[in-house]
Amino acid sequence: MPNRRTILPDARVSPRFAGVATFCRYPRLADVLPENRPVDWAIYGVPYDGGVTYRPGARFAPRVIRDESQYVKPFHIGHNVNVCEKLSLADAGDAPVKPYSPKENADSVAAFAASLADPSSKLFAVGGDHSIAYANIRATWERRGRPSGGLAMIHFDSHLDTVDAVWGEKWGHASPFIRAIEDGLINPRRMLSIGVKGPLNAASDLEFAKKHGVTIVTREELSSGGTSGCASGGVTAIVSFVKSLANAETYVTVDIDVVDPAFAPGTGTPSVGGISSAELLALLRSLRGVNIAGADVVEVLPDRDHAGITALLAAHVMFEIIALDAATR
Ligand SMILES: [Mn+2]
Repeated sequence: MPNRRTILPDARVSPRFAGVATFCRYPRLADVLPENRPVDWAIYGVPYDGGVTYRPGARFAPRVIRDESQYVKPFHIGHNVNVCEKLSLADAGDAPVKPYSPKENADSVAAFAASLADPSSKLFAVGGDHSIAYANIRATWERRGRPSGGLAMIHFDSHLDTVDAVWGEKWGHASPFIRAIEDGLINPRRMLSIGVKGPLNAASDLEFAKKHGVTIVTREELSSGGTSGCASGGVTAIVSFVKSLANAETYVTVDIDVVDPAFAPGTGTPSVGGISSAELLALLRSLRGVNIAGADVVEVLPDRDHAGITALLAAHVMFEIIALDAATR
């Protein structure tokens, strides 16, 4: 095993409140020392919100999440792992976006992601609205050897994001997973959507997912059977889904609107009655052992945020997912 690691700035020389902000203070990709290459994860921003159906502004999230991530430290207590000693991590900057066209944007971001770092480096995209997930999934699928039938996926979201088109637009933030499934990038029978809740436009909103075998754990299924919200039939379903994955290459996508607006107000399509930030972190920690191939966190809207709490949560979501990978190496 190569002894690569992530060199952080000395916090007693360059304090956490000083310097140019990168994700979690990881080095810029260009600054990674030769002995720490290739990086295990290339983390990049996608400042794009041309795919939203409601309130815009997520294009400003990567910059704000970088800022809020300065206080994310490297040692994970639950997994007993220091991610910076286990992994070489880098901030790869922002993808070139096409603000006026969701499809052109998806192509541009996917091409950027495909060229990032080394083919062995995993890709973490920080949105941006959820339409950007398609591009990172596509680049991840290619990078992981184009697994036939597609990647497995664990999806945290209030919404299923499998709407065929909105206003005739097939590449908006309601549609990334229908496109990824159509293109064979995601295997719907190995897709788990956690935290889905209403109100929906119609019962038919669930049809595509049900017809294609997507496993859905609704918000209500998560909380039934326990006041903690995390001791329930929904959790049992998650555990058995994770077991069924064995060592399958699995993509993790987190729409921050899965969390209640009381904890994550800074988002464009808020949905009341979500899980808490602590519950989201607990659910992510429960995925230990999953073979994580790539990931994203999306839908932070800084202009609607208060005290940076949504962006801070997104930074910790990123850390939790990377820590899952570190814990299994
Ligand atoms: Mn979404």
